[in-house]
Amino acid sequence: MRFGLILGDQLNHQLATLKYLNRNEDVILMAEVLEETSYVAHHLQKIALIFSAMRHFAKELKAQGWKIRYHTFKRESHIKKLVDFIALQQQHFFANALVITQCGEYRLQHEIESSWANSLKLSVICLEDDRFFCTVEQFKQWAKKYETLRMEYFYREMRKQTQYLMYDQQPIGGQWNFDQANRKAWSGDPPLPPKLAFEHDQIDIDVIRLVKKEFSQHIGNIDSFQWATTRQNALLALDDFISNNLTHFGDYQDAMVYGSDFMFHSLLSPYLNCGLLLPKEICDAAQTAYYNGQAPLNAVEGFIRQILGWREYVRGIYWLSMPDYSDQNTLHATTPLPQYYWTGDTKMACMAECFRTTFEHGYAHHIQRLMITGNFALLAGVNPSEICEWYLAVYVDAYEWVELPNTLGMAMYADGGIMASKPYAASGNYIHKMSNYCQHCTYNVKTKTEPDSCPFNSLYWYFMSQHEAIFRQNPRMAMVYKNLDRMKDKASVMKHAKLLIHQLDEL
Ligand code: FAD
Ligand code: DLZ
Ligand code: SF4
Repeated sequence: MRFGLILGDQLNHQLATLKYLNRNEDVILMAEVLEETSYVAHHLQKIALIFSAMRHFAKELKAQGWKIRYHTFKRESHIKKLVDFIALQQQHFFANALVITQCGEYRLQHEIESSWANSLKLSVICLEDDRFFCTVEQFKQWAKKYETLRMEYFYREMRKQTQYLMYDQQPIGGQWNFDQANRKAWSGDPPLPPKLAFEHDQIDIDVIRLVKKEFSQHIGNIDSFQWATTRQNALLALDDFISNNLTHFGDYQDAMVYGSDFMFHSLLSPYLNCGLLLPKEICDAAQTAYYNGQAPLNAVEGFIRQILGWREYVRGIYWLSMPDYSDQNTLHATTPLPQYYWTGDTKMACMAECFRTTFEHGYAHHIQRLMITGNFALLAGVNPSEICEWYLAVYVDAYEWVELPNTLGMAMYADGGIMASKPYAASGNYIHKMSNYCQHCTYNVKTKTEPDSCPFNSLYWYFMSQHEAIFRQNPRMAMVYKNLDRMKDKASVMKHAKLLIHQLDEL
């Protein structure tokens, strides 16, 4: 007989491991263990979602006739790591092989490949994770063809491969990308649909109680936990998004509004990333909504691009570039992460608002992550490894394969431009245009050098000046440097920015 280890982010009945094994002979192992809960101090809701979804999934497998050995979390248990649990089970079963679907994170995959076969004295069979549209190998082959690995070109190939929104080998609508239609500000109309909330069953209640008790040192509010923890409820969340939000997803994708935590976003990443939903079923549902006239092309194309394009692309970059990727720091950024990333205690209204929604739900939408908390860390020169650890800890959807390229590459430009052709740096002006945060702020978004000036303003120009040698030659940044050259109060802007960097924790 063989063991099949199913991880907390592999909770899908189509998983390669389950297709490979035989339910009449083999044994499925699942374990809640300290090491996976604490390699970063995950948000309480992330641990609760994973534990509860794991327990529900194990119950479903059992009902289907699988033999399951499941370890529930106990802090004092001598089973600290996944491998400890397998070793314990091996004393009873004498399995001749361990079957696993490739892990999402390099950390664990490397540990398995380098030591488990020896330490467990069984053969380890590692299967391709076929939940993605693009295999790791396919991405590597694609990457060989290009000098710069732009998402847009990858996305076009994926559109051709999958035939999403294609007609006669051409993109429907005559364009691959409708992003220029997707930058509207939102001022209350159309109204936001109510957020779907899921009632807690006994498993959720038990898990929430456990997490509250055992992980009190971790960040986040657990009382507001409302995530689906079963596939059935995750499918309801998908239906709800397609019926109520997708139509406006494109138009307001970049908008940020004080007090509106979710806008028209799907909130599906936690389910996609832990396995409750598959990317194909989500893209199929969105495409069907377009063909049925339920949602416009700019919304559906924009949404499918996030999953078929960005999500697959970041995974490809991760496996192409690890393990060296995580050490990159092209801009030599060394500033320690300000304390308010953990406490939320800052006078900057935009930042405080993003921290609030992050702690409250383990969620912030893409533009909040990229253009507020990410942008600030970039401008302030925060050490990439500290900010990467923060993003990996605080979001319910965070796994290193998707978090690292987004943070280190896209937000921090620490990979030297693999992910982004120019840094996603912006002054307060952008935040003022795309949100109403500044109306709630004690800082003045219109000035640069006063004691109450928006910190993003001087930090933006300081960043550009500091990294001139890298960015001045970039044709996409010509205008920025033209403006810097023309700036009359440049010296005082730089002086003010330096002052802010020295008192970053007080902003
Ligand atoms: P929607 O806006 O509804 O988008 C639909 C889906 O597209 C998402 O569910 C997600 O699966 C996918 N998607 C969209 N953008 C991206 C992207 N850039 N990379 C990968 N998938 C994408 N996403 C994660 O899933 N996990 C992370 O740990 C994570 N960390 C991030 C860190 C930073 C600094 C930034 C800038 C982005 C990060 N993202 C991450 C990408 C993105 O912010 C989230 O996927 C998105 O906010 C999830 O919310 P949603 O499901 O409502 O997304
Ligand atoms: C994120 C996470 C957490 C918090 N806990 C567990 C766990 O107790 N058991 C488990 O199997 N998986 C957990 N996970 C998900 C793993 O960290 C994830 O599978 C690896 O990082 C590989 O992607
Ligand atoms: Fe953020 Fe500056 Fe606007 Fe305040 S003024 S909300 S710090 S952009």
